[in-house]
Amino acid sequence: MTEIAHLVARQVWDSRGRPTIEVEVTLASGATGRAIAPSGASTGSREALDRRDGGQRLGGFGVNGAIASVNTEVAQRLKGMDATDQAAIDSALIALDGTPQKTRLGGNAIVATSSAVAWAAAADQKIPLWRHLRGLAGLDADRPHIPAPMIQIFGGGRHAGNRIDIQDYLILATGAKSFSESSEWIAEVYMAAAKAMVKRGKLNGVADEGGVWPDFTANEEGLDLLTRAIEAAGFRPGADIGIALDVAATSFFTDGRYRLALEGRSLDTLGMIELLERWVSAYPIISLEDPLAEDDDAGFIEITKRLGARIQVIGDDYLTTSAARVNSAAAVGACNAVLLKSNQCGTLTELIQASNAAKLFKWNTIQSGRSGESEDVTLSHLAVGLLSDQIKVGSMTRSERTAKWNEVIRIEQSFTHSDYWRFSLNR
Ligand code: 2PG
Ligand code: MG
Repeated sequence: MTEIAHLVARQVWDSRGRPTIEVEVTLASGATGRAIAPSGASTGSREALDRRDGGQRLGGFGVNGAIASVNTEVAQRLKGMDATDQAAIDSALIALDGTPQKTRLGGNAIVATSSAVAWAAAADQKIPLWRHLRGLAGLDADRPHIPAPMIQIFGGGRHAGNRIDIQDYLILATGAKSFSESSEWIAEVYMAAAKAMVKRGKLNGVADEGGVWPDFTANEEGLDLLTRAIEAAGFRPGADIGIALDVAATSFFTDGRYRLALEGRSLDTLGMIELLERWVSAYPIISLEDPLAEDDDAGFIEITKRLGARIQVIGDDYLTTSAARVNSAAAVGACNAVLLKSNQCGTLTELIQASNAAKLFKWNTIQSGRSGESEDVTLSHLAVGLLSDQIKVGSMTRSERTAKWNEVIRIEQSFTHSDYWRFSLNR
């Protein structure tokens, strides 16, 4: 009864007002599942690629081709297959696509299909998706694990029209004892940060992921303001709340230099590392994501050597949710944590492989959404289901973000006691 009976794709909308693809799967039992593909703006060059129509319509972002591929060849191939066998479903999708970056069917078509199948399989078993994912990943189904929210306060980089160079100024409530408490502390800091911007006459709306718009004159101003907002909200920077940056350095690396346009200067790899080291000493920073560009292997190794014992060094564009890249980075000592994004690799099976590979090296794992999101909450279930340390999906505003936080709050409440994340390295 868990065979796929029917599979259909449709055009829906993402948080940037762009079209995206939703796939709905119906099993022979009548159980259904659906999922919507997210979409990134600061993408790594090795990611699975969205299939977009191009041309004039909807700025070229149309997904009619991706939808057509699901409604014809994907539907034909998957009909009759067992939805509980995620590995077989994902292998069939990969083989049918046949390209290294999933360009033929489209990474967006594939990730929506892969995720919708998992939802349908969970619905058929009448269990939450996170519990079904535990089974797929070979993890303890009963562990009441809850990840920590890593939440954006200021948004920058490509998510704010390049107003500043650094992409995300986020915080982690390292002293909080539950997800609900963490989100409450972070909401207090968000309000304090917005209030500080109002006072300066600089509250000019929000960036793509709901963080306060970064009307700053230097990148470091964001760190300064954030530290003060933590204090203004009544918390101790470092002890209660730590800062995390997604530098997204690939997005400002050109012709061999890190170009900080806001400050009118450019740095080489060593200069960039020294700048970040200085920030880590001056501010309560506990995590740096993509501190260097995606091809700067030597830089990743060097920064991990210098800072890896103290803070998380996360690879996002650098690792692109690939178990092979996690393995080779770990072998040379680059990074000690991985960002996991389902649409970066394209299938849940590949994401589970990357997550499990990172855990073998005792790396921290962080499940992440994209800058283009929707009400879809697959991410929340991946974070609980794969025993991830943290979940990152932007800020405290905009419903495509709060949908994910709120789903984790519901899951947390469903546990009689929860085994809440504590910040540590090399667990
Ligand atoms: C990132 C993500 C989410 P995007 O860089 O981590 O913040 O951005 O989805 O644009 O790649
Ligand atoms: Mg990133």
